[in-house]
Amino acid sequence: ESGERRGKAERLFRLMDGFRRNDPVSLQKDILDHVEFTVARSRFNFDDFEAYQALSHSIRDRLIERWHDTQQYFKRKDPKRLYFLSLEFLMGRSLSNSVINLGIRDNCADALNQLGFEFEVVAEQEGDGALGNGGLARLSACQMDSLATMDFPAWGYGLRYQYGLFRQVIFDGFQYEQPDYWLNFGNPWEIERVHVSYAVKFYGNVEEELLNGEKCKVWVPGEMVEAVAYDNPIPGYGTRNTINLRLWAAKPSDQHDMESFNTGDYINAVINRQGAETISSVLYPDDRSYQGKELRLKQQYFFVSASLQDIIRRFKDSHSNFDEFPDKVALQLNDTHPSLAIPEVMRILVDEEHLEWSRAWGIVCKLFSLTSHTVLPEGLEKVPVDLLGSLLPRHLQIIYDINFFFMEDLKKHFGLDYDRLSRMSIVEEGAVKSIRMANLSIVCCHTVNGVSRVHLELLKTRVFKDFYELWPQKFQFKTNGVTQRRWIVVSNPSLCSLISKWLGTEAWIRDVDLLLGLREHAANADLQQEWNMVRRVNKMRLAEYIETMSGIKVSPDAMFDVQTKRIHEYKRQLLNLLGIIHRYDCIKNMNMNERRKVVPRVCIIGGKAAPGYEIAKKIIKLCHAVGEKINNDSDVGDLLKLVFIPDYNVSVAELVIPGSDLSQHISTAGHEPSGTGSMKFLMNGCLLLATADGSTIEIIEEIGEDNMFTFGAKVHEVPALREKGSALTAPLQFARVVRMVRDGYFGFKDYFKSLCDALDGNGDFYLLGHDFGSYLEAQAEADKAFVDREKWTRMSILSTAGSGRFSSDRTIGEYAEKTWGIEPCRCPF
Ligand code: OAK
Repeated sequence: ESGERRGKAERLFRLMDGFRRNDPVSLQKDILDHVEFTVARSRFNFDDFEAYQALSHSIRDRLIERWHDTQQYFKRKDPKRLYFLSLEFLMGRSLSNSVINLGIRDNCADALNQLGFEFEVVAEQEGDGALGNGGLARLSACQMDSLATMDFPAWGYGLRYQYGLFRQVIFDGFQYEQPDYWLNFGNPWEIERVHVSYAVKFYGNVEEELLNGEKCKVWVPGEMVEAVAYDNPIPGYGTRNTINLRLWAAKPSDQHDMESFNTGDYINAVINRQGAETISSVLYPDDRSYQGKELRLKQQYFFVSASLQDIIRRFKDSHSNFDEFPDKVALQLNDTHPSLAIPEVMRILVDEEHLEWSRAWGIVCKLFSLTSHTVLPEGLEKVPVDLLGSLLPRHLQIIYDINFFFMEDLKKHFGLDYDRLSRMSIVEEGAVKSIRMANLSIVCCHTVNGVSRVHLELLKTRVFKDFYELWPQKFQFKTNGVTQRRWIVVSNPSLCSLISKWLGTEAWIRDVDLLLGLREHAANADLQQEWNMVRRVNKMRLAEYIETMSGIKVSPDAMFDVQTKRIHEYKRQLLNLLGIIHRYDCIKNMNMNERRKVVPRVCIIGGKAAPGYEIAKKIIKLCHAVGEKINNDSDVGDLLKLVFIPDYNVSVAELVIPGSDLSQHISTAGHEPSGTGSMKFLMNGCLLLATADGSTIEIIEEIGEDNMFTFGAKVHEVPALREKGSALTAPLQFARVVRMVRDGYFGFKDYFKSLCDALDGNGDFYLLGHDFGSYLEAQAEADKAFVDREKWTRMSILSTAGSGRFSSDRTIGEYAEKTWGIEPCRCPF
């Protein structure tokens, strides 16, 4: 009862709190106010986009109030804070998410309605915030939502790129990249903090100075750039807490280059100065391999340096002893991209705060934790020593010193095992002498996290084996999760209402384990009927989108079979395509009677290829070539369609995922560290067809093998299969479909040759041939299940019911307790 009273009080308060009231009339007044004075359009004449701008500014006002209250409260309570450092955040759109988390969506819809606008249409006006590539970046966004909702005193830090991830345009079946100059139309969600700015230094050299009779190092920089803060408030759901994502933009510094202004060449001096802005201009679009580019290294240091200056300033506001730093601050490295933070903190403590090396090192070792998001050796960052030494001369010295002490320790531990020493060294000797950022991170972090149980196993036994032997206690895993606020409440409102109706509560939106309560209703005919109705409407919406994008008409009666994610060889979109070709080939060879038994399918593929990743680009072209053939074949009709959805991003995902029946997560076992797409599909009642890889292994355990379709080699079988050469075990159908591509059945014979060559003989590294037979069997199982409507719907409900474990709320709870040592700090209403 007291909970209910509190709920009522909170609702009442929400209507009255602070300067801004949330009833429809007040909202409406604010919207018109912003139309007139912020957007500068007449309140009697504005369009959907202007309505979006005005509404967003009205919401932003409310976010700012809560943000202030939260930050004031944190300041007063002074809890240990988490700083989440990530070079990428894939936030998507903010409007719907914000109004839902603030609990004012319906009031906003009413307010707009009375002005003659529709909320959905207005929300569609927003572009995606795409400051990231794929999994790692979207995970950061989900985790920010959970941190805010669970009242953790946390901040995110990142870079405010002017160009987000490129837009993918398809022309004649080929991918072209277009710049995403996303700030073109303004960004109502950010707050520019002109007064929060820090100088970031680059280049130059290191000198020695005497300070109180002691020698100390001084870095004399050759270039300075100013970092200016842009704050993006992140509201929690069902709480007043609103945390901050602070993104840095590079601006020329007044101290940049006084010299050239004195030489009389004023115009060129200005142009040079302006070059500073390039640091935060563009996101690197490659999530596959590390390139060793200077600009990328500059971006990394720029964001790390500004963030640490900010963090230390905040700490110093109320503390003077750095020994307390780890009691007040936890620093999370999202992969090794921000790992220059390690030598940077050492530099600040030793060179600027004049702490002794060993005391500084003791502090640094308690601060950092790392999460790894890769298993591929080419994904591990190695910075050439020459590059690092020229850009950050003092940091290179510090890294050498860290390595020296580490090597001494190792010798004590393992004796003079030089092979081991050279494998574990932070410095890699060789043609290009480099710094191994992963080794640096592991040496210094108190915890190294994997993103699923099997990922940790691979880190322990392969990627970081030597380190695991030395420090087993450092290695942990926290299985990834995604936020049900975005992936059910925002993207699938009708499913959200249906779930709440059957659970008799909305509490699952904060307490996602409650979803398990759906299990007992899974076979209920009424729920099943309502469930299918909701899913059908979502499919129709997706079908409409497909028709607008590609001109291809698809029937919502067919099974919507979806694979959307970045294009990688290891994710095996090619296996999917070969399976589709096989299906097509079978249909072609059937008589009329047999064709009547075929379960109609719409195969949907979407995803971007890194601009320099040739094979991935060929896979996209193959998809279009195969689609062209199938979709125009009158023998096939509605039995099979293949569509490619261009420019897959967060907002497209919000449309595609709720409308999918089956989704494919078919990476070669041992290659996908976790995978988070699968979790979003699962939440939306989409069945999975998957290999036992990454988090899927845990999904299988949670919802049961009977409720999904699994196939393929297991993680531990893969090395031996590779030795053997997988072509030996490939079924005949595999050779047949590869031959169709090779012989030019879909055109572009020469262009596809290298794709086919990679599948031949011992070259089939990703084991497509080996897994093909069991893949087709799993697909046949899916067909069989789909025609049994009762069974399929039950499996679908059980998928959603079992998805609670894969909420980022659970992940963040584990990090908070086991890695960061932080506690909730809830701002009172
Ligand atoms: C991106 C750049 C460098 C290294 C890794 C990535 C990345 O996106 N990795 C992905 O991270 C996701 C979140 O942990 C995982 O779910 C994916 O399996 C992983 O590939």
